Amino acid sequence: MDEKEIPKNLESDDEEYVSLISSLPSDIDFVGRELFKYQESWYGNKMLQAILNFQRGFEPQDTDIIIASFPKAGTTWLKALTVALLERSKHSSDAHPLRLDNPHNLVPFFELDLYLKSSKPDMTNFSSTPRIFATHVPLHTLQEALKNCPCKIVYVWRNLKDVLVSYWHFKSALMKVEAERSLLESMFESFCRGVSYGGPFWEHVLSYWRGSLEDSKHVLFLKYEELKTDPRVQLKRLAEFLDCPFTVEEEENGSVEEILELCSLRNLKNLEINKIGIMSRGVDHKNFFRKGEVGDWKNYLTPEMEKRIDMITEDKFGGSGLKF
Ligand code: PAP
Repeated sequence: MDEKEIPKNLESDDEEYVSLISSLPSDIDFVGRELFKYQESWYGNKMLQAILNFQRGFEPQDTDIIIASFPKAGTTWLKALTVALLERSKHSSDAHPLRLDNPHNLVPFFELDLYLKSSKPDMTNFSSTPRIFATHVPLHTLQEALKNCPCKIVYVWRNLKDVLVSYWHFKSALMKVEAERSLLESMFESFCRGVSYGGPFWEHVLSYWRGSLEDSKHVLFLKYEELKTDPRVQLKRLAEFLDCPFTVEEEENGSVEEILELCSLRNLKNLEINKIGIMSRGVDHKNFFRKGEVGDWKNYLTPEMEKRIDMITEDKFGGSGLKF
């Protein structure tokens, strides 16, 4: 297929899309795929159409919750924690949605799931409120779809070096090959140039960081590493932000610990549904659960790679107060 040809699942008479895509800067990512720069971030052809569908067709509700992240920054965990928080006390432990399905099926992505084929997807699965959605697009692109609706946005970010290593293993698993250094090296180059899905990473993080400073009632900014070191405190922050704080009684009954245990990597990874399940877009559930360690990058990145990422980070995050 010609790289600029519109995929079959799209409306072929969508002139807006045809003219837009031909006007956008394009580049090649680490697997040689053409990406297009839209609103300062990079996307493949199909995903770009989905983002336009989303921006055009989404009808937000004030009670909506949106989980946002750069890929591999802790999305699955945050989805699980959010579902567990909102569903607490509704289910017996065996019938809990997280025991029956993968967090990604419970909380779909706008641009990867819901809006891939249409700007008016079937929303009948979202009959109860609050609705929970997810996205990997930066805040300014998301906000265009929210049309000033005061939804709650929860963002999680993570050290780019661990994001990179996690992404490398994930990509290799998707391609059903061993994680080879040549792929890591080309991913590293793409990441440093900012040319990857939703990238550049730094601008992505900064968009939500600034959003959380401007409107802390509607944008919560979480860090994967802090969730690891201080999960109790971070979970309670999340609960308060979502207007469902733990009561004294719940705290005394161990509700916080119960949710953390249910959503722990060890527990989710060992559930049957996450060992053998496959998503409708063909990804094995098990690929979302690996080590979940802070600093795993030290096992894979060379000192030169480390130095280059640190230099770019210092340059981009300088003055923001953010650091890994
Ligand atoms: P996504 O953006 O494709 O949804 P995402 O969930 O953000 O992926 O990232 C996957 C990482 O989160 C994996 O990290 P690793 O490769 O360094 O191990 C995965 O192991 C980790 N992860 C998944 N679930 C959990 C969890 N419940 N607790 C902690 N880390 C988790």
